[in-house]
Order: sequence, then C-alpha cells, then structure tokens
Amino acid sequence: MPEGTLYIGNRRYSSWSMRGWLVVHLAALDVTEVVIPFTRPGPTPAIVRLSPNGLVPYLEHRGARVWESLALCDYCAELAPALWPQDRIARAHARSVAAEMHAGFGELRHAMWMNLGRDFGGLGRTPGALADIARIEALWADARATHGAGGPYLFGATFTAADAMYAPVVTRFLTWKPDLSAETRAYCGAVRAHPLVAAWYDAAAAEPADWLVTEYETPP
Ligand SMILES: N[C@@H](CCC(=O)N[C@@H](CS)C(=O)NCC(=O)O)C(=O)O
Repeated sequence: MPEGTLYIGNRRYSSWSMRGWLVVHLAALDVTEVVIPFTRPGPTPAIVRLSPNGLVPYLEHRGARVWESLALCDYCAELAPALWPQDRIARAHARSVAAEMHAGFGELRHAMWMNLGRDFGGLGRTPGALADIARIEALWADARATHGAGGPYLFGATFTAADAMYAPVVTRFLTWKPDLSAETRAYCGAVRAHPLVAAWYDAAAAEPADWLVTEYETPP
C-alpha cells in the first residue's frame, strides 16, 4: 500500500513538478502519482483546491504535507541523505546552487519555457535569458571544477538534488538550443541520459494530445 501521493502537472511542461518527481524517485518514496493537467487560462482550479500554495509539485507522505520543490528536496534528503553531498563544504555549495535555482533565473524560465516535445532551436534568446544562461554555465562549471571529480554530475558521480533542480534547465537547453560550451553540453548529455530523466521524457511523450496547451506549443 503506497505511503502517500505526489501531485504533479503535465510532464511535458511542468519544470517544478519534474524537480519534485526526481527527488521523490531518487529517495525511492512509495507514493501514488497523480498528474493534474493544466487548464488555461491558469491557475488550474484542481491544483488550487488541493495544494497549500496552489501549485505543484505537492507531496503527502506518511502524515507530512510538503510543497515548494526545494522543500521536497530537503524532505526527501532526510529519508535519503545521499541526495545532498556527504562532505559539509560540498553540501553547502549544492544547497546554495539549488536555492539559487529556486529563487531565480526568471528571464530564462519566461523566454525559454519547458516543452519536452518541441524543437524551438534558435528562439527565445532575449538579453535576460542569455544573462541567466551565462550565470548557469558559470555556476555549473564552478561546481564541477570544485566538487565534481569523478563526474558526470555537478557534485561528482552521484545525481544529487542540485542536479534535480537544474534538470529542467537542461531540458530547456535541449529544446531551445542556445549556444553553450562543450562542458555544458556534456553535462546536459549526462543529465538527459539519467534513467529517471529518460523515464520522465518517455512519460511526457505518452501524455494525451488533449493535454497540450496552445500557448506552450506556440514559438515566440
Ligand atoms: N516555487 C514553486 C513553483 C511551483 C510552480 O510554479 N508550479 C507550477 C507548474 S510548473 C504550477 O503549479 N502551476 C499551476 C498552473 O499553471 O495551473 C516550487 O518550487 O514548487
């Protein structure tokens, strides 16, 4: 019998859901997954009624109610400590880059939204999005140079909550194809090849056609 429920939005579009889903799976929580397709204009009433902040991901697990993707990272890491690096200094670094993702990069998220099923190559290159991308490339390179020995992830051989927080950025890079360094492209390839990321893409591809949202399918 499952020990709770994870509520997420369309896998094709919902970047925050992807983060929550990844950490729940990395921690091997035994939960039922419920996908609530977005309705437009938003917000989606079924999500508003259900979730304390009116958003997904939202997790109910063994009496705990958890919302906000970063809180899901920490809740799951209590149960599966390897979600953060073991070393204190590396862990501080990983928490910081995860928090920076949670708090920022709005220009990138606005100009290059997540759509796992389309090729928007060359589009969305607003000055703000490009500035966000430059910061993300620098941040990834710094984490990998400082703590990533043994790679291929930000903090080495283990896919951590920091990688989960940036996985939807990887999908944006694959969809919108901004100019990226060879090192960034290699990291994107490693994240895309992770079995959980591959499973998320596969499930997104299987979503019903009537879940498509016109505004997210229309290039700028
Ligand atoms: N800060 C929140 C953001 C969550 C969020 O914005 N979720 C979006 C989906 S990616 C949502 O629930 N949207 C509701 C809607 O579009 O109806 C988190 O980290 O979990």
